[in-house]
Amino acid sequence: MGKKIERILIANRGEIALRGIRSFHKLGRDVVCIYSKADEDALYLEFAEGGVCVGPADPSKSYLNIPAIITAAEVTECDAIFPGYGFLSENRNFIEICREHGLRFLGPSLEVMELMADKSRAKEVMKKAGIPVIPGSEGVVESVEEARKIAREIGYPIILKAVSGGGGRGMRVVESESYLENAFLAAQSEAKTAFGDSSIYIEKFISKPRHIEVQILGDKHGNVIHLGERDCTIQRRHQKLIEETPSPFLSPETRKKLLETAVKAGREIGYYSAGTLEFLVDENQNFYFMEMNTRLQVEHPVTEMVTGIDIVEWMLRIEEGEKLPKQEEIEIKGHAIECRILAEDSEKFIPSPGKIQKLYLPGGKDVRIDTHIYAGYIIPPYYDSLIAKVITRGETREEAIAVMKEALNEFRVTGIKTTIPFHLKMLQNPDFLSQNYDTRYLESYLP
Ligand code: MV4
Repeated sequence: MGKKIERILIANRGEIALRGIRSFHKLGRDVVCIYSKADEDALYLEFAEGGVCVGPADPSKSYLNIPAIITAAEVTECDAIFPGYGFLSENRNFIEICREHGLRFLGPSLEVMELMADKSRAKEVMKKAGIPVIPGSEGVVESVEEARKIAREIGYPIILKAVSGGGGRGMRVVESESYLENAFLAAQSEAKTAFGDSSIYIEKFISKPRHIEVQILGDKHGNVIHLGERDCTIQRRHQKLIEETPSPFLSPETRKKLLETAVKAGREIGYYSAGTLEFLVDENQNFYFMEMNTRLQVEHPVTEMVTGIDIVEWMLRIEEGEKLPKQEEIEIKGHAIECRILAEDSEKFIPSPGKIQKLYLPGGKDVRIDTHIYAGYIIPPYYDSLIAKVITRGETREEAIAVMKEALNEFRVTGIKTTIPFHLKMLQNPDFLSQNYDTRYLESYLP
């Protein structure tokens, strides 16, 4: 099916650029990285076979600069692009242009990405395939009158969501009909401003959900497998802070159903490459498909820790036409947790860019650190504040947490503030230890 890919352009920065290099070098391929003027001292440039500056610090002029990135790939004779997460990873225009230039994209097909980008259409497709979805409008709601009618049918509270939104952007909860008109018109105009598309759909509001997602891999031969789920319920303002697998919340029966459902959904849409289906799970273990992320996710390492599968490696092998292993060959062993270390104040989560003075990174058995920082590195203020991911593994959740506590205690960084103190507090919070939390936990009170 596919010719061998010789050289890959990484269209990203930071830890995920480094992450890509590791897998591609393992497979014996060359890597070229792009960088902005603000990333001239980036660690990943040390390890890549080449680097091309694609513009100034402003991401819209560098990491999102499609003509410059395509040119970088062409002059360095790359044959494929690894997009990582964020930036152009879900940009349909970019994929189309890659195609036109004969550059292979390490990700799913343009068609399936387009389908999943429309959150309302994605829901319709899943519903038709027999996947449980949150009760709500069938497609776009055009007017306040229509919204009122639908909201009465499903019952308050309801949530208004932007068809082109996702990841928590452009949502509004409406408690009762008296707020509906204002909320609907505001949601439409916000969606128009944020996404250039005012389309809104309606769902029943699930009040205390857990956010649980399923990692799938599909190949170009119609095979789809799952690599288990991840519980990403510990979030703040839609920024995930702690992720773990398996979810400590799911019963074995619910887990089995959830994982089978995700595979069925992937097959239904003919998915290939790595993808993630997001579900909300309510207090009674009912789960509902919410949206699908058609890219590699930040939290993928927890899945790698319990399956031994290198997801980035498989993104390349799938693009080259290789067949996936059978589901029975995938063994999920033990428990893994990831703490996202941000260059932010631990109490107020205010960004704290600056120069890393001293740095000591933890290590040892069952500890994985994905990071691009080093002593003397200056964290640029233009990009996201993720500076490291600490991932630990244990036979049980308790063991993974114990290994994490030791790792975070050993993690020494001076010159900037980080979220390490937050994580250390959370890891001994009785609510965290006993599953007494939902997605709003950090919004209501901090540990
Ligand atoms: C919801 C919901 C409750 N009910 N939909 C936030 C992220 C985006 N993918 C969808 N989100 C939500 N959708 C219904 N019908 C609550 C959220 C939500 C949430 C979901 C996952 C993780 C954290 C969250 C924080 C606030 C709201």
